[in-house]
This record gives sequence, structure tokens and C-alpha cells, in this order.
Amino acid sequence: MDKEKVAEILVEIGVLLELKGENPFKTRAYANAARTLEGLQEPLETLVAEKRLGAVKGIGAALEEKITELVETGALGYYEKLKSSIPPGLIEMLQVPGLGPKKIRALNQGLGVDSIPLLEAACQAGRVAALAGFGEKTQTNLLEGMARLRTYASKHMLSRALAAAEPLLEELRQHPDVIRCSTAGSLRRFKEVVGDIDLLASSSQPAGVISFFVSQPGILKVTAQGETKASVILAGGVQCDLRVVSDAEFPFALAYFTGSKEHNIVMRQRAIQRGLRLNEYGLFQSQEETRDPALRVACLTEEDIFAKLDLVYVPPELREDHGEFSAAEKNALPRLVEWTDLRGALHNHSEWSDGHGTLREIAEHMEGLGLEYWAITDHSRASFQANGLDAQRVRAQMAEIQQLNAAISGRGGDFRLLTGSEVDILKEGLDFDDDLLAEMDVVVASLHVPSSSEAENTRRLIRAAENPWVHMLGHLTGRLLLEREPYPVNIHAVLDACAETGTWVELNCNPRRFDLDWRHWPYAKSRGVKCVINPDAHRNEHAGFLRLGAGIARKSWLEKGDVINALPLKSLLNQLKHKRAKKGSVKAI
Ligand code: DGT
Ligand code: CA
Ligand code: CA
Ligand code: ZN
Repeated sequence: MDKEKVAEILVEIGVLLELKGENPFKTRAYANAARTLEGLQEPLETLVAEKRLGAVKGIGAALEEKITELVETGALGYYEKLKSSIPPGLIEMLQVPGLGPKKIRALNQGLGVDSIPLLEAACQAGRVAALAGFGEKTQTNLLEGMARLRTYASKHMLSRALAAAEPLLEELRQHPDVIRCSTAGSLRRFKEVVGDIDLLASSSQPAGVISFFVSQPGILKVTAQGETKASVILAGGVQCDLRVVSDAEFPFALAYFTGSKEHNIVMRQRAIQRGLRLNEYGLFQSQEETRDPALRVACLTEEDIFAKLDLVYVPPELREDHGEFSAAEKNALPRLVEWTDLRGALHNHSEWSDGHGTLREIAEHMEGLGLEYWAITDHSRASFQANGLDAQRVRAQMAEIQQLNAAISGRGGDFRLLTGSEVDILKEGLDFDDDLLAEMDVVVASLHVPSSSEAENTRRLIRAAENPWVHMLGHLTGRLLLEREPYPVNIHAVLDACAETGTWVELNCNPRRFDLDWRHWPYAKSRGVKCVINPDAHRNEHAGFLRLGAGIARKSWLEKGDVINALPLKSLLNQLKHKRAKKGSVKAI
């Protein structure tokens, strides 16, 4: 078992013990040990194999024994026993936002609540508000938290759904009776979270295609199976629907099942205005609902359908009824950015803070991918839980990066690692002095510890944008999809400040974030704010997030010219100097 997983289990043991009301010293020892493991300089396996774990500060004999068992066997008897000694409903309650082990214990002892449904009933009856230490506000928050949890549980992250859908689509594509196939629904529209996966295929032998589909590996359960339709549950719990239609119907079914519902409504109205009818079976020369093939207007592709309704082709990402119709009528849709336009990335971590891989390993990997540049922006010292760097380590890292770059150009390579920091935005100003920031190639400023006040968060972010050395704001709202809502912030006010100061905004393309959200980019663009599509990579594999990020940027109506990391290295280096060069004109704060 690897270090991260061991640390996770230790944290969980601490929480479970707290839930049982064990003494705080004991419970805290586990959380501390987990943090110690994360900061180890040597591989955990080595320490275990050489029986040197007990010599590490904060790890006593009892912890050493448990960690050894976890590393060597991948399991821990003590942990399993502990878990089964607690009612599962109490453990589930930990998922409710705002509920920790202490509160759960109080609810359990005071009201006998030991599950989420019972908690919901107690809140609705007003019994939680009456409990000492809770009150009306907490009760309302808990109700909201439980409602949010229900939504979260019924949705899936785009990246997971894509990973589950792609192999199925590949199999369908190779089936001899499948003529065309595609994803549809929210997945094809590249929504950041999806309810289910929709697949569509055309064939003259639908039943055979359906039975081939339901026998694919990775399917946990077939929930419905007919001649032309099937619904299955895939590993991870996501539902996947396949519909099989005739090839003549395919473009119409594809347009219909891609949606969105809102987009489809406008399409249907446009058809009616032209004396036609549009539904999932076709576009018909008819004044009323029909699916009579004799009345069908011939369309081979979705392009043909749009053309019959006097529209240019609308890429699926834009089909949200967010202005695509007025733009498509005038042939004024943006030419959307492509992931192959991206030349590098400007917000990434290494093993110097909480990432993985040495600087050399990262440079070799990214150069091998054909990228031109990769900024190392490890955490600053305030992010101590992420092993943030102080000024001295930053300078040591910059020196190592210079050496690596010299070696790369020495052998004729063009790739460049860029120096930098993801500097914390603190209550008053940034975690590093301007002098240090000025030495770095790239400065990303992020708010990791927000306030509960919208005005306060807005003020801190605007102040960061006004700093002449800050190139961009990182993950502007701090949301974690299906996990944590954005902190309160006046996004337009922050974007206005970015426009005024020439500060860029990140589209963080870690699939748990996709922050700033696609819905806000048209405003940012209208103000002239540039986008940086950043994987916020903590491992080399995370370079793949760039592809997802480009998809979300497309959904945001962004073009190549709006995206800073679509620039080749030389122009990028010029742009990095731009805001700094005009710093005299930036408001002093
Ligand atoms: P999801 O799965 O909740 O993330 O969102 P979608 O958009 O994939 O929705 P889904 O799977 O229920 O249906 C796929 C598409 O089928 C949807 O985007 C539009 C179309 N559709 C489904 N039901 C209706 C409907 O009642 N009216 C219209 N106009 N279109 C519908
Ligand atoms: Ca769907
Ligand atoms: Ca569906
Ligand atoms: Zn961050």
C-alpha cells in the first residue's frame, strides 16, 4: 500500500476514534502521524523494510506496528474492527457538509440520531435547533448540506464519465453492424458533471448491437434491455444508456439526444416557424407531429439539420441556449480553441511541495509530450500542509531550474521549465515579498483559506490582481465539484479588476475544479480578460488534464487568441513581462 493511502487510513482512524469519544490526544496522534508520513523525505517502504519507522518523530511503537501492517499486507485488522464497531449510519453522516465527529456524537447522544434520514427528520421537526450548541442557523445549514449531498450523489465528474464511456464507444465502433456511433447528452456537451452517459449508434441490426453492448466487461448491472435501447450501470455507479437507430435517423437522434433540452426547444420552434416539425426521428415536411419517413427532409449530418433551420453548425459544447442561436444565425460563432493549440502550462507542482516527481523528471516528461514550456509553481510557505516553500527553498529551486534549462539548451533542446510560485493570498497581501516575486518567471496567486464574507474575499482577490508581479489568479472560486461549493465572491468585480490591471485568470483544468466555471468566461472575455488553461499538475499524468481543460474552454466560448498558453514560448515570455513593465501605472496599495 502506498504512502498516500496509508496516511488516508490513519486520518480516518483518528476521525472514527473521535466519533467514539476517545480522548483527543489519542485521536490527534493519528492525524499528526498522517502528516508526518506525507512529509517524509525517504520512501515509506524503505523505512518499514529497515524497521526505522519508530525513529521518526511522532511515530511511537503502536503506530509503527499499524503502519507496518498496512504497508506489508495492504490491510489493518485494528482499523476493520474499529469500523465495524460503529453504526454505518454515523459514518455516513460524516459526508454531510458542516458535520464533524464531535457534532455527530452530540446529535447521537442528545437526540438518538444515527443516520442521515433520521438527522433530516430531526432537523425538520426543529429538534436539532433546540439542542445545546446547535441553533436555528446550524439546523438550516445541515438541511441544505443534506440536500446538496443528494445532488452530489446523483452526479458524476466529466473525467470519470469520459473514461467509462470511451472504451464502450471504441467497442461499438468496431462492431461490424454499427454504421455510426457517438456520445450524446451532457457528456458530448462537455458539462463539468453529468447525470448519466448517453450513447447513440446506427445499425440495421439493432437487437444484435444491443446484446453485444450489454455483454461488455465493466457492466455491473443491466437495468433495461429492449430491441433498440438498453440501460446499464457501470463500475463506479454511473448509468449508461445506448440507443440504436436507423442510419437515416442518426443525425436527428444525435441532435435530439445531445440536447440540451433548452437548446432543443429553440430548434423545434425554428422548425415550426418554417412550416416543419423536428423531433428525435427527423425533420418533417409537416404541420403536425409525425414520424412518417416519406415526409422526412433528407439530412445526412447534423450540419444539414442546422442548415435547414438557417444556422451554421453549432459545436455540441455550445448547445445550452446561451446565445448560440443569435451567433449561428449571423455566422458569428467563435472559432473554438483546440487542445492541440496548447503549448505548455503555467501552474504546476513538483515534489518540492505536494506534487510528485523531481524537476528533471517533470522536464523530461513534458518535453517528451512535445510541449514548449512548463512552469513549476509550488506552494508558498503559508500552505504548510502542502509542504509550501519558504524564500530560501524557492531560490534553491530557481537555481536548479536554471541548471536544468542550461543543460537542455546545451544539447540543443528548446523546451523550458519556468520558475514560479502559487503564492497564497493572505488576509493582507501575499505570502511572499514583491522582491522575491519579481525574480520568478510566473506568479499564480490563489486564495486557499477564504473568509465567509463575500466582500472580504472579493477585496483580497482584487488586491492580489492589483499586485504588479502577479500574472494570474488561480482557481478563482475554490469550488470542488460534487464536494465543496465555491466560497462567496463577487466574480464580476474580480474580473473587472483583472481587466483593469491586465491580470490573467486561470481555467484550472483539474477535473475536480474546472474553475473558473464556463458560465463566467463570456463575461471575462467581454472585458478582455485572458485565460490560462492550467492542469495544476501534481503528477506527470496530470498533463492529460489539458485536453479536458481545452474542452471546458470551448464550452466557455474561448478562441485560441483568448488563451495565453496557446502562445509559443517566445511570445509567452514577452507577455509575462507585459504587466510588470507597466507597473508604474498600477495603483499603489
Ligand atoms: P444529464 O444526463 O442530466 O447530465 O443531462 P442530459 O442533457 O444528458 O440529459 P438526459 O440524459 O436526461 O437526456 C439526454 C438528452 O435528451 C437531453 O440533453 C435532451 C434530450 N431530452 C431528453 N428528454 C427530453 C425532453 O423531455 N424534452 C426535450 N426537448 N429533450 C429531451
Ligand atoms: Ca445524460
Ligand atoms: Ca440519459
Ligand atoms: Zn491551489
